[in-house]
Amino acid sequence: MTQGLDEIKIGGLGARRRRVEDNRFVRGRGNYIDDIVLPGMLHVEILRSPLAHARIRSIDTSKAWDIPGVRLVLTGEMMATRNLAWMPTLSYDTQAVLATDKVRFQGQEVACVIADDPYIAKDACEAIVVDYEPLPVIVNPTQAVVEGAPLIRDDKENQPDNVIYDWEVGDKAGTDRAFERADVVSKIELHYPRSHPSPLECCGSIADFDRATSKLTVYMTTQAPHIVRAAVALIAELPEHMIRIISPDLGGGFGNKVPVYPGYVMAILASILTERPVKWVEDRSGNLISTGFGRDVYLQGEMALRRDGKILGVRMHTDADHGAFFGDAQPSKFKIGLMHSAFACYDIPAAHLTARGVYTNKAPGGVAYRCSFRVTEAMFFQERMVQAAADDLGIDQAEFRRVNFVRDDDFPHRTAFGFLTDSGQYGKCLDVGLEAVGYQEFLKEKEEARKRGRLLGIGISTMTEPLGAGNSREFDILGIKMFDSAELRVHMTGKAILRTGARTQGQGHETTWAQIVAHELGLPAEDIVVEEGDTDTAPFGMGTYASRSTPVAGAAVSMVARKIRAKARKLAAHLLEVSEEDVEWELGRFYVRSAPDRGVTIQECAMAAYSNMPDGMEPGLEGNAYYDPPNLTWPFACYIVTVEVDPQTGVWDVLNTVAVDDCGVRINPMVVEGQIMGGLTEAYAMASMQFITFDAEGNCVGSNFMDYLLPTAWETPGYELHEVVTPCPHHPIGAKGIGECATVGGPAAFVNAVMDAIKDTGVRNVDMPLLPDRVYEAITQRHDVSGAPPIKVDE
Ligand code: MCN
Ligand code: CUM
Repeated sequence: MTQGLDEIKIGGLGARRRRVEDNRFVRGRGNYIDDIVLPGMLHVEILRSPLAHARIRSIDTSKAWDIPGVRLVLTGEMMATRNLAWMPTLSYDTQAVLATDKVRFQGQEVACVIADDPYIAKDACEAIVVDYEPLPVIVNPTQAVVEGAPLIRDDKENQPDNVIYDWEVGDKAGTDRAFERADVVSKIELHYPRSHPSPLECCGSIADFDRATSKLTVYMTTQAPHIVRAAVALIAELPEHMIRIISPDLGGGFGNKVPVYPGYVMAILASILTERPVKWVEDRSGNLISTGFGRDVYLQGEMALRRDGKILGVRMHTDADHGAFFGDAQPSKFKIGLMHSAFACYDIPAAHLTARGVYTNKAPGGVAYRCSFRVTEAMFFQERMVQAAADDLGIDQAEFRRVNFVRDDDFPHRTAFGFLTDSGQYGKCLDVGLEAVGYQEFLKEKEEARKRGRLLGIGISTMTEPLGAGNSREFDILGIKMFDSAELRVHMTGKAILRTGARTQGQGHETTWAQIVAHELGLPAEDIVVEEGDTDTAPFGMGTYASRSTPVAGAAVSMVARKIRAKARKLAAHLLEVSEEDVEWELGRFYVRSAPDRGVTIQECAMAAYSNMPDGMEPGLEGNAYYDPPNLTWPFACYIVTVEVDPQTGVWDVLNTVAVDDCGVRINPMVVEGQIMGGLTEAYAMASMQFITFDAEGNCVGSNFMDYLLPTAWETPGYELHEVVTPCPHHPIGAKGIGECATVGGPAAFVNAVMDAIKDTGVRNVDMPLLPDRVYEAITQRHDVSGAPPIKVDE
């Protein structure tokens, strides 16, 4: 007879446990960067360039110095004396901290003022006089590569043009042969526009250099505190043990808090120079205009098809607009990130991708925003290409996907671009989705509606995406390998503290990691406190992005708990006076195999570790684990959206959204559902309303929440969620990542639905955001509508 605990009751794997962090968040008791006030703290404000491309003739800061309360004014020239005018980026380029020679995008940091309060600092910024000589501006890749285009990076040696890289992957010859054999070739050109993570909390930091101890403490909105410490140690050559990075509660990250921004560097230098704590908190326009954006990639896609629907080959060419500095925060050796994860869920004999990256006069960035390193673009392009191909063949779009899916018995599967996928039930997910949306009935309804002049449409997006960087063989940042870690300390009363190298930004790690420990050790989840984000206390880890926390740090949590269980087993044997081999485990309890009633709880073992350990055993019950995943995890998703488009106005309404996600074993289904709903909302926002672009002068249009709209509960459609569970074969508890799936796969479902509704016009593409005027133009003018900058501005 078992006496083990009920796992759901103790908040273990699968429990819909309420998020413990919300106890403080919903009460306004979070501790965000701007809540932190240190004695004697000064404030930084940044002066940003109004021009997108201009030579700096001179900067006069004298009036700013004269304003009472101003402590320090920094320019690029002064940073240069400390060798800090430029900093390295994670993509082996350099980025200006404060401009010295030229400004290269609107909003670039030109000078900063450190003062007693932020208002004085802001006023003083306005007193700085900069003499600019305007230069011609580039806002898209076509302009960047024209003959005679102005050279943006004239600061670099061996950079004769604006091309950052030309890169390719796949089998060119095999793909060419596939196109020769094709019955039909389907082509489409797309632009995935610039989009912005816009977490509710902008970026900020407080640098606190203590001259007496030589210790530098930096509170900072970062998703990866240990990487920042490593970067400061390796690049600024400060001793690593004298640097402490603390990432306090984060008001969302969404990738925006991965890069290192000039403001952080300025605050650090200012604190060293003034010997006072120095705070920098970015404003909303500063965030939207200058920090890590997502996408801005163009695609020319081609598919070689057999008449019966089989895909024979895929060709993709992408042009990526990286802005003025190549600052992609991505850890792979692939120049265009994981773009070639495209088509991983389809069984395709040959594929070839070429990618070009260029400099333009726009803010740097390029990867960040719920993307797993350009997987967002990859899946959007893939699913738009798939729909266009199905239409070109005249085959039902669901059937076309089914014919080409990798089959359940075909794993592990090597994709045409070389990734190894390991598990999934793609057909089943599609079936669940079609059933839920009432596919056949909707098609009939759509036909009926069409006869009466109403435009209904249905869009499908199916994809498997690689989540969870590393493994360490293929992924590193500045040479540091992509593993992660967990440290678990069980106190004598059976309560515990768990720390990991990840950094939650709202994903719920404080709740879900405790559930993994509960699953492994039978300690109630509420007895485990989870702490992340302080490099002085947390074990070394690479942080949270690419939905890597569950695949990597989460796995480390399992592994460390198993180590603790192994030691507890020895303690149990000692307490039960039997040999270790005679001890069995059930959740929360060891017992004697031949006498199951004789047992000890995990809590009794914990007490024994401090009060009654066997001779020769090291006291205490704690440990750590570093986990290097054998592979990425490959969750699968099927998103289906139905819409109605108003032909009179181009306005479209979502009728129904169905999501079927397979992220393997779910630690906390409620948290997973929250991730999916949030992700779908971001997908809907990008597809429908989020507009940030540039005019011909390089003015950023939309760097405010009047243009760049965040959907509220009022505009957000409802979602119907379903699940399929295919455990990950190499993860200790079978989990796959989920944090980005819906943002990655969602946009194509919304766009495909609108394009399906207006298919009769012959239009193949309208670029996101599908603003009503764009849709209206497509319907009435019967042509594709591009969203590529520059936009025309009214005279
Ligand atoms: N989870 C689970 N079962 C699974 C997989 C995940 O219960 N099989 C839970 C995890 O325990 C975790 C959450 O779901 O609490 C997300 O897990 P995971 O997929 O591992 O993603 P990360 O924790 O690494 O989060 C990163 C991911 C990224 S890269 C972006 S960008 C993004 C996202 O998470 N930013 C977010 N979701 C966000 N959600 C919020 N609220 N705020 C952000 O800034
Ligand atoms: Cu690419 S955004 Mo998330 O990986 O932090």
